[in-house]
Amino acid sequence: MALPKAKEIADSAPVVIFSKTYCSYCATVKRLLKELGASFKVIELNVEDDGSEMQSALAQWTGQRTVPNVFIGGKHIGGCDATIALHGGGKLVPLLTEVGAVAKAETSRGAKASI
Ligand SMILES: N[C@@H](CCC(=O)N[C@@H](CS)C(=O)NCC(=O)O)C(=O)O
Repeated sequence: MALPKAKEIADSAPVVIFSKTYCSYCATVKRLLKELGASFKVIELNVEDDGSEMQSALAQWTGQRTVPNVFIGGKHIGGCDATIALHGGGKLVPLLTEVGAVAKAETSRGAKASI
């Protein structure tokens, strides 16, 4: 049950972050996306009743057990390092724009994000 649910959630918004409330890597990704003006959905696995089942399902599906586990446009991106690398390579904002997580007018502001 957890795998179909995780897949459905990953597809339910342009950007989805499977996270834990106390995770500093998760906080970094959330901060970066906020700075870029992007909307995103967060699932805090440590407060969900079936969070550990979903984490195992995500590991089985994506090969990644850690959080943050980031999806953009339903596609698995990776964790904090992968998200920051995408931004460093100039590919994150275009991707966020493409999926409608950030308005085109906001992309120039996003380019100034500190991370
Ligand atoms: N290099 C990883 C680090 C992620 C990481 O270590 N996350 C910790 C939480 S802060 C984790 O998922 N630990 C295992 C767990 O909570 O089950 C990334 O870039 O996302």
